[in-house]
Amino acid sequence: MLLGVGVLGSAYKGEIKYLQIIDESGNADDSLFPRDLADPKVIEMYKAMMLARAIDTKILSLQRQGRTATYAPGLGEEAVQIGSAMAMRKEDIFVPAFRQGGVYLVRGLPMEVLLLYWMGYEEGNIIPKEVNGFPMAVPVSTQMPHSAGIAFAQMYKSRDVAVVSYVGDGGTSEGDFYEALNFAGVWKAPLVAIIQNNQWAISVPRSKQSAARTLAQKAIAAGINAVQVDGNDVVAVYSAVRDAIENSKKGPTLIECVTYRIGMHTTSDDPTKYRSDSEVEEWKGKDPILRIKAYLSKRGAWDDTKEKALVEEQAKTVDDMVEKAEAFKPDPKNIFEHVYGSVSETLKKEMNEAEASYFWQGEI
Ligand SMILES: Cc1ncc(C[n+]2csc(CCOP(=O)(O)OP(=O)(O)O)c2C)c(N)n1
Ligand SMILES: [Mg+2]
Repeated sequence: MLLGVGVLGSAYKGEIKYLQIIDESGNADDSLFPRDLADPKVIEMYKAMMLARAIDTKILSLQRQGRTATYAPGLGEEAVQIGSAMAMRKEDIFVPAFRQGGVYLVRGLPMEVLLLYWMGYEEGNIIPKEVNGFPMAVPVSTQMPHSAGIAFAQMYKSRDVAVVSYVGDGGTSEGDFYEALNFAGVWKAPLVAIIQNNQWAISVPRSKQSAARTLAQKAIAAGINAVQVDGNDVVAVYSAVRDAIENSKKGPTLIECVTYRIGMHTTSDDPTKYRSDSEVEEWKGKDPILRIKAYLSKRGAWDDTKEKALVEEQAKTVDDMVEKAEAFKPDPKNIFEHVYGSVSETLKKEMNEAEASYFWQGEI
């Protein structure tokens, strides 16, 4: 009998890097700081994060007054949204889930359109062409195969365009997520997939979502690059997404942004039923907005006078959004006309019935 002819070696060894550039006290690591990020651009990021939060706070309050339908706030997750959106080039295409209001904001969607969506109007799904983004996707992770396909199409048509898609921590457990990564990896499609890991999928914690140490490492099995980023550090998010977009011609990247959902899942959820106040308080101490404000203040680029003026100006912007959305007269035909490429006979029948009813007269 021969002994020792087998092999037990290492077939694969992987590593996921973690990136943080500005720490929780607002101190930056110069060696990692993106060269193209001067103070004016960081101030722009800060302003966008502040506006995203002001909009969030307003829509939450409108919902509590019965002036919008269910709302999914993004409180505490502003750095992922703003950092990634500011890293995109104009021609890049984004494919969101449903908690990326800040991405729409940076990409130039008129904010009343966002509000129309949450008011339940079909018109809130009509994203102007120049915004280069898709409507929200509520069915968890279904946007991921779409984004891989859209990325493949850009490559097929020889366009220098990256596709940036978003998915939650919960969404990474869906088959759609793995299939999208696998497809993008095989075809080396220019996809930048961002996991907005906010630690919760409604009441399911991150620890029950996957036994994997990081969600980023799911990319390893698909043969694509990945990095884990401090998702409450807007500069780190910007840097990681910008690099991934630059590399997108060579293939896809998965970026896990570690953040926290400060608010409820949606307005129909009560998170006090399943998570502790102390956990929420701990994360409030890592607030992405306070961090970038501390950074700018230390550099002498931000002060209380500027802050006061900004808050006043943004309050007007938010009021203007509400005024425009509430003055909007929806066309109920839109409910039927955009379901398919053309209106089917069944839908036509339903549209005619609706037309004949009081609903059609706008008395919703
Ligand atoms: C396919 C599918 N299953 C279930 C739901 C119900 N649902 C809506 S959001 C959500 C949790 C999503 O969690 P995560 O992906 O972490 O995103 P987050 O809400 O935290 O942004 C679930 C289960 C759904 N919308 N779609
Ligand atoms: Mg989540």
